[in-house]
Amino acid sequence: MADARLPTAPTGVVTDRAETRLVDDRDRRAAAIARAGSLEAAIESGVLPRRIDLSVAEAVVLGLLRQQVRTYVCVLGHGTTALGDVLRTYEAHGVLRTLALRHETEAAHAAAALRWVTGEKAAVVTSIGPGALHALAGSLAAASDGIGVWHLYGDETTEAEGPNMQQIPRPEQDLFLRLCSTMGGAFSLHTPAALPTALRRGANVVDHPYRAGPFYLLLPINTQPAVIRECNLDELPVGGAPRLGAASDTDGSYERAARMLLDAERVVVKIGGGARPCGPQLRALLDLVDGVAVTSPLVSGVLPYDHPRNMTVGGSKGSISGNHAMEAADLLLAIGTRAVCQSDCSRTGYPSVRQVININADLQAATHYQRTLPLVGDATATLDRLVDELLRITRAPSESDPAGVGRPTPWFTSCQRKKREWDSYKAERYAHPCLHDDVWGCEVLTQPAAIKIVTDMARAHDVVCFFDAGDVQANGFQVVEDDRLGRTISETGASYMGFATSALLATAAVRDPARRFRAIALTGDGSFTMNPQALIDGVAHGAQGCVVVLDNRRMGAISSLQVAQYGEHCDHATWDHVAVDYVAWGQSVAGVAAFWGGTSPSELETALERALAHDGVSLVHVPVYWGSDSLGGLGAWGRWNVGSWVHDTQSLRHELAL
Ligand SMILES: Cc1ncc(C[n+]2csc(CCOP(=O)(O)OP(=O)(O)O)c2C)c(N)n1
Ligand SMILES: [Mg+2]
Repeated sequence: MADARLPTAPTGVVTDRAETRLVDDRDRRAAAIARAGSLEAAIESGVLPRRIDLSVAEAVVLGLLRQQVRTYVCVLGHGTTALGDVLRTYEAHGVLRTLALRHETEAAHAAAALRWVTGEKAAVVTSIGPGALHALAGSLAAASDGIGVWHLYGDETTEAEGPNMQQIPRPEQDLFLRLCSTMGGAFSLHTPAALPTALRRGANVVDHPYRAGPFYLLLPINTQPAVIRECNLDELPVGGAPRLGAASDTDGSYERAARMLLDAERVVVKIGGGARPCGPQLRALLDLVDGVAVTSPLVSGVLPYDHPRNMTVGGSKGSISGNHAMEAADLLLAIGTRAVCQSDCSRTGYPSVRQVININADLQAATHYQRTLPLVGDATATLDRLVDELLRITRAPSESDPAGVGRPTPWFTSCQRKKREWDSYKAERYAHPCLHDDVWGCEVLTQPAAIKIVTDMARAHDVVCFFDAGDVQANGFQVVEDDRLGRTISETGASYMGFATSALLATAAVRDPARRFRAIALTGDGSFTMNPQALIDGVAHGAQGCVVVLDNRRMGAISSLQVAQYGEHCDHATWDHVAVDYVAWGQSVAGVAAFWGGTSPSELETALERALAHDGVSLVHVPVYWGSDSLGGLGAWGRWNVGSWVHDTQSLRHELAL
């Protein structure tokens, strides 16, 4: 059959007849699946035989289809042409969608953002070598934030006939497998028949109910087109990993935990990403134990900002209220949190805590601190049981007056006072939105003021905010006052510069019309220039959103650290003299609407209104202040084990022994 869909054989290469038949069959299969509505339906109705001959690359795509992966975010290369051709066929029938991007790190971020915001899964596809390394680097964000993403990389041939171009240039086996395995789960599809096992392992990582992450399926260049004869499609795994139950109560843990919480005078509850679904349980528990919450930026909105017991963020980029609660608490209840250095001040964040109760599905995280009662299990189910136990105890006639119920305690009152202090501290900065900046040579907006304006407008337009790294990120989670989850996506796990701009692509990738969303990427000048190609890709694929470049003409977060640690004028190698016209840059991409954000609140508001009115990708360039005026930022709190602070922080940590 002279089929236009068949690959054209380069001169001297004969496309053999068996391969031609497979490609024809593949086209028919794709059509059958499209007509049936799903792979399952196609198998059940008999339009797709259970046992078929197909290439490894096609089997991978069908296996992922069975796991609801219908979005492929790629930069193809000679390492993935076979897989690319399968994607071409299935996309032609509308079974899946391929988004061709211009940078693999951007692809990794876009796929992670899609899963984070919508729950939809995607696979990142790269060639062998540099592309795979770019994607692997980008996957640090998904690994750190617990987001499940498939990564499919071309890999060196299994016959080892000689060095493959772009493989790691050493005469050893499985070097990429070793690299990827260090980051997360990985499998090299050396043997085609191992595919079902590879896909099961991947599903258990990508759909892990508590600590999902990237899974790397390495596809040797020569096994991708290899044919699996009589492949049984029913071997392709379905269904994700099951959830755990509540933590066990083998030695009266719940009663002990409840009594500790009731006996403590100053309970702080640290809420991490693992407590995302626990809003209702947290409210009940906080009242029962007279506790206050400190939230991770990952779960901004898990309790509304205005909730009286929400002390908001804590840590070395925390807040007056969050850090007060951490400094003064005598008991820490940690829930679904991995205590990264910035959030727990490098293990010095709770200097007065005598006792920890740690709820986590992961044993290592649950036993992170000393003096801990670990409750290893599902956070929601465990909290339900703990709340029941607290109710049982507090309602018993002998326990006449449970702490804090119905009346403000000194702990609650002091925390509320600190929250008011934090609110006025922020209000003072919003009341002084502009400062003179030496580099810009005029008054420009401060980052807190600009971020406040942008995030307020985002909320009014029901637009999701993605935050990039640096001061933009820290000021961002200090500013936002979310009333619910999902408004703010702050990639604080890896703090990967370029994440936010790349994440805009998720607005184009989402399949389910009910999950469509618009986004604003708040990014610094440093971060934007790491992945500016997202503008082009955003236009190409129909992204809906705005990139707000907060331009302080430097990598401000690091300049500030240098000055704080080593003194005035010690900001070294974190800035240059080159002015960039981001509006012109934006306008250079056909389809991008780019606006100057101006130097006052009203100018920024007008620019944002115009940008958000644009149907597609827009950009707003906002000059912002960097300098030593305290009104220019939202402050650093607590301690951190970096630079010149290392000695003191470590000494305190060993003294505390928590
Ligand atoms: C890919 C990557 N490289 C380096 C860093 C270290 N780093 C963190 S913030 C930052 C500067 C960010 O500058 P910019 O995006 O302009 O934001 P600003 O702090 O100026 O607001 C750097 C270099 C990082 N987080 N990610
Ligand atoms: Mg900057």
